[in-house]
Amino acid sequence: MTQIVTVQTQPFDGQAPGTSGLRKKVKVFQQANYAENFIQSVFDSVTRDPGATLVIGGDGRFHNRTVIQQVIRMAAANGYGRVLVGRGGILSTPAASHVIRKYTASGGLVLSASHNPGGPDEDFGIKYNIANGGPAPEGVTTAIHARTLEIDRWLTVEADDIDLDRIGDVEVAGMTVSVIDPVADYADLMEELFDFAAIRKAVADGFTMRFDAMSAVTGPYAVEILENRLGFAKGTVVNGTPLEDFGGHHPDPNLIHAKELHDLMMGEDAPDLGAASDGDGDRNLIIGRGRFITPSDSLAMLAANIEIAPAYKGRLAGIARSMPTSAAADRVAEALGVPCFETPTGWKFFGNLLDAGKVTICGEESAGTGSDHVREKDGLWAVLLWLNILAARQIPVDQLAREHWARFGRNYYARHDYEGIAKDGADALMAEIKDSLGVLKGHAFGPLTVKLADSFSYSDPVDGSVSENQGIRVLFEDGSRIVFRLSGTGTQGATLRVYLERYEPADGRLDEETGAMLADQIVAAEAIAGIVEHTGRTAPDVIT
Ligand code: G16
Repeated sequence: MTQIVTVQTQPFDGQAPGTSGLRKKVKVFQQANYAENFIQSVFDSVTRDPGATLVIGGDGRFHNRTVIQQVIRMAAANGYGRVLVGRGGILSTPAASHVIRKYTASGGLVLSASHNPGGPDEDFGIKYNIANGGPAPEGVTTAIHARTLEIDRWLTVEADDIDLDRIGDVEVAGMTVSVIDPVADYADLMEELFDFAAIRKAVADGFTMRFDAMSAVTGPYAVEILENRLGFAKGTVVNGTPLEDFGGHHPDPNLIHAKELHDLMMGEDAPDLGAASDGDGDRNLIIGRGRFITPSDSLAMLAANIEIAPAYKGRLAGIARSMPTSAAADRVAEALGVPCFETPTGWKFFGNLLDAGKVTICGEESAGTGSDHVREKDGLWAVLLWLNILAARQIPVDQLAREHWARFGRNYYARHDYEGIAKDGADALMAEIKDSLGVLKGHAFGPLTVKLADSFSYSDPVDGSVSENQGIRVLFEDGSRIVFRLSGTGTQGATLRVYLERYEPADGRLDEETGAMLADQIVAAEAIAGIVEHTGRTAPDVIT
């Protein structure tokens, strides 16, 4: 029988209008009614037919199983006909996207705080994805947020927890819950997209790799695809068992948190390819022997070569990148004669472009790359596309990068993060740059003269919706650029991101050290924003 729990209205500051999910400390989610209020606000806001299917995915972090059981009971009370959930409560974010699409579900709840750490004192998150498999667009998240401001009850049924570890169907108050193999559908999709035979042959001929699953969700996927289906040696996947606290590490595949992999790849015993993915499996890190590939370059290099993969032959329609991502992909689009779209940060902005067939591949500087095969970024997909390209071209990553730059030029790029700073200082910094935008044009900072400075605004070419204030861009006459933006994914204080970029043409200086190449941009960023004064920091916490 349906139970109605009456609650106090509880606005969710983490689910501001427009943000795609709620990310908070586990302790916050453990408060009475907290998760339930948010889930009910989702169920009250999203459109679906009676008896609709809901997918529940999770990255296996602490508190995952608890919330999954809550969601199952609430879905039954809210009229869903079927719930699909991965065994053990596991579904990577891209796998959840695929399952939503494959089984024509009305949507899904993805339980993850992505690359943020997990455990009783760490982070948890809930995000709603719509029927196309992608993160809810702003219209939906705004409606969910509005509902959180007035919610006064949530619905549940009286039912025991289900056994999440046994594949098969069970009934919960008249609703079917199907516990599915979290890996099989996704692995099959990858096999349809890529030339597994070519990769298998390269492996048989001696191609080696290491994949660091960071004790997060991609372990079982990587073992099945890389070791079982592609024939890489056992042990190629390291940290392959998903742990509730990710072994105490940040499951963030960057040069700081995947340092061990980086060190291996720069050493004598490096395999041909090093790769890693994050907490929920949507981000990726690519390192060749002796060569780190920035996410922005990875997007450009994958786009330039994507038609090598069978499922993409002859159908590169366009490329999209988020605004802070470097313009390396733009050069590829221009050379190949396809359009390039610049969207705000956030994967949801790619959804309409992918649905409309305007773009085939998209990516972000924050280590996300993906295509029209699902509606999320996809860490293992990116690794497999790299493998397919390397197997076909039979050259090392470093040579591929050099040949790419020699054709398209090189966008030197770095991101400086100031983490956990006071929100007031961060807001003041952004407000002050915004106030000075009018006078920046024509101003010289050392050798750099400002060509254009604006607060980025995006008008969606498909539905015409406008998203304003998506970060500040300062473009210089020489093609270099500085972007200032506040992170939308932190759970403590504010994080300022400063994105620095400099373009060198194909006949320019292609083999220099990134930090040195960006020295003028770093000085200009301080002069424009007064970072030291506003953040109290004399250096960034993280440089990627
Ligand atoms: C999320 C979004 C990404 C976006 C990133 C930005 O990533 O899904 O599309 O690029 O946030 O993060 P920030 O606002 O901190 O710069 P994820 O992997 O955390 O879901």
